[in-house]
Amino acid sequence: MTTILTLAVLILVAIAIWQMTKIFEFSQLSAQTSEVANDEDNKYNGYLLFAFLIFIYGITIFSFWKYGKMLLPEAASEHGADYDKLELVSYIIIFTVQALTQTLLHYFGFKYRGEKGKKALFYADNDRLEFIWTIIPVITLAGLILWGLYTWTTIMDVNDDDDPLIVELYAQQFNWTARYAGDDNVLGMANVRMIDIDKANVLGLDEADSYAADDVIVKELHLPVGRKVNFKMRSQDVLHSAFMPHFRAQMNCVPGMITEFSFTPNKTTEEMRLNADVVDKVERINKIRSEKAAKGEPNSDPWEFDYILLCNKICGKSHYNMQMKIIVETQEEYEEWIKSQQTFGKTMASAQ
Ligand SMILES: [Cu+2]
Repeated sequence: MTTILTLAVLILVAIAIWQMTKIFEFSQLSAQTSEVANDEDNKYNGYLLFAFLIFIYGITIFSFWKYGKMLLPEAASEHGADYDKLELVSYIIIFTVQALTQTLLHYFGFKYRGEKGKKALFYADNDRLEFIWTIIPVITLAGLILWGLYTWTTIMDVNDDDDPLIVELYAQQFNWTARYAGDDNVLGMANVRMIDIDKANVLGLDEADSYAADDVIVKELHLPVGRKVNFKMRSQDVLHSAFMPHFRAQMNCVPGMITEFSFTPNKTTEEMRLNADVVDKVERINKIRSEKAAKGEPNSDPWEFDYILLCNKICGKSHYNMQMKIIVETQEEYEEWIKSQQTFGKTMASAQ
């Protein structure tokens, strides 16, 4: 690696020296004009413009074709479809306008290339043209912004309507902990100053708060399908971000404050595993893994799809591995699971 870097630096220095010499030559007033672009040079530069245009769009189309399958499968939350639609429409508009303007830019660059005897036309302004190219972007952007704001306020409307499940997501370098509010569905008071590792009070819950006794602290997030979940995020140390890509959800976790996000999962893990894109992805990954297994390499056991909570703020050296499994299941399966978990009150009693 160091050799490659050294070579790259040497090559760049050589190019810099070569360019400096050229600039120096140009700055010398002399009769020789061989370095001044002639019609032939301008024509080639014009063709190069087209070559560049084909290159950028070629590479874009190639990337869509080759890497399009890396995109997320369909959303697994109720608001996700609206979010995806907004994103898709924005991309379609951006790509269309970009392709059109870039083509025009490169075409005019070619058409009006320098030619001997050709003089540029002095064209001061055209009110109608300026009006058209101002008003169209204004209307389009205003539409997109208004639609975006509407989608944003709908998604970010965190309230207690429809009896949501209350769950705390607690971030720390470099793991996640979840806390369910228990039978009363109210989270007990907590503060980092009350953390007591000896008693396994890892989230700093207030033992004197009656709401805390039935809270359930876990390392795997289970959510019942079709029920709204209100997440309350906390961070112990630095900025983290709770990112649940399959649900199109993300919220920063900020030390010293509680942030919120709410969504309703609408596909169980089992249902998502049957999704065609997910089946394809699992097949692709397991093919790579079986090749690795044949060579006896690590991380080669077969992989199964699961929803995931990731950290999406670079929070330290193990940030990349800060994740927690999410399982969306039926109401019955969820109830059975939550009943099998120990409450905070019981954990504290056993620690006495
Ligand atoms: Cu983090």
